Amino acid sequence: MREIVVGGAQLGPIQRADSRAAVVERMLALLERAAKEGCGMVVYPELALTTFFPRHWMEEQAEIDAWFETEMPGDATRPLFDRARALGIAISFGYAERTPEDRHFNTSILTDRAARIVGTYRKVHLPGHSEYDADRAFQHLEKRYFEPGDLGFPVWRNLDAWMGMCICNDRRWPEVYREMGLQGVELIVLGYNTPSVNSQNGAEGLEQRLYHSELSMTAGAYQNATWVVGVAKAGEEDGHPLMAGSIIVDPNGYVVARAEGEGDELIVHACDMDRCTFGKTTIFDFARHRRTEHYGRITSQTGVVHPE
Ligand code: ING
Repeated sequence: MREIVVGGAQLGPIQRADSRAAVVERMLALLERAAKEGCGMVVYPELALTTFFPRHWMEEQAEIDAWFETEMPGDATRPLFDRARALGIAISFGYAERTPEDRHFNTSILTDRAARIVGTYRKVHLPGHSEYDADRAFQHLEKRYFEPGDLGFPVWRNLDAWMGMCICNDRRWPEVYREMGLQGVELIVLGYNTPSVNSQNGAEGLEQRLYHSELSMTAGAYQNATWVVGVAKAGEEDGHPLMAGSIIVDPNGYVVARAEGEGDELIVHACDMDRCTFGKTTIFDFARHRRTEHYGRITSQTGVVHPE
């Protein structure tokens, strides 16, 4: 049995004024709790080191770049890598990446148990807008501050399992799960920062947002016979509420662990990777059942084209 005890390390709010060092202290506390619970791997949220800065309008590139990491691990995150290595726990977390070529991505990394980075993913689906929108109660400027990811949806062998990553809005797009499903993925880890309310009309309440987040992840898990771990940054950041709802989903699409609150919280589940096999060899045996000759629109078309 290839079992990985996975910890979902939900983070509560990070205020604009909070330092990376203070956040890493919180991440370390969750790592210690995970070690006590026998975790082999810990998953943190999207943009785990800072507040969700895309909600703020910024024009000076220096002010924008201050939110980005130019090396990983860096001074602020090295204590996390060092402790994870000492504990023999693999970690995954999201951060804003600024490359040596001065490109900007919403990125997440995956390490092995020796804190070596075995995988990097750059968020492909960037929601929101790129120019200031006065009609919004708050901005959502990921299209302004990040480029779409350029690495696709890779899958890596780690901890004797096939693992992949995605980030936040990616979890709403079935193509994301299928791209990894077609590589045999058994565990998809993702983080998210999802506002509790709609920035435009305040409607579409929290209950529906939690439902859509869970629906997206449970469907992706079931339809690709994979575990999915979705971890929130939650709570009120400078007056802006982010929803929680961190969950661990099994390869049949059942939620097997769920966060209770909106603060720093660890959810844990012993994930048997061999539980992916049944789905991958019956209903979702892709080689036996898929008919790609009929799927052309999915990659040839971006938007809707009505029949003549
Ligand atoms: N946030 C949100 C997400 O996809 C969003 C944006 C919120 C889209 C609610 C649709 C509905 O969860 C990020 N950061 O992608």
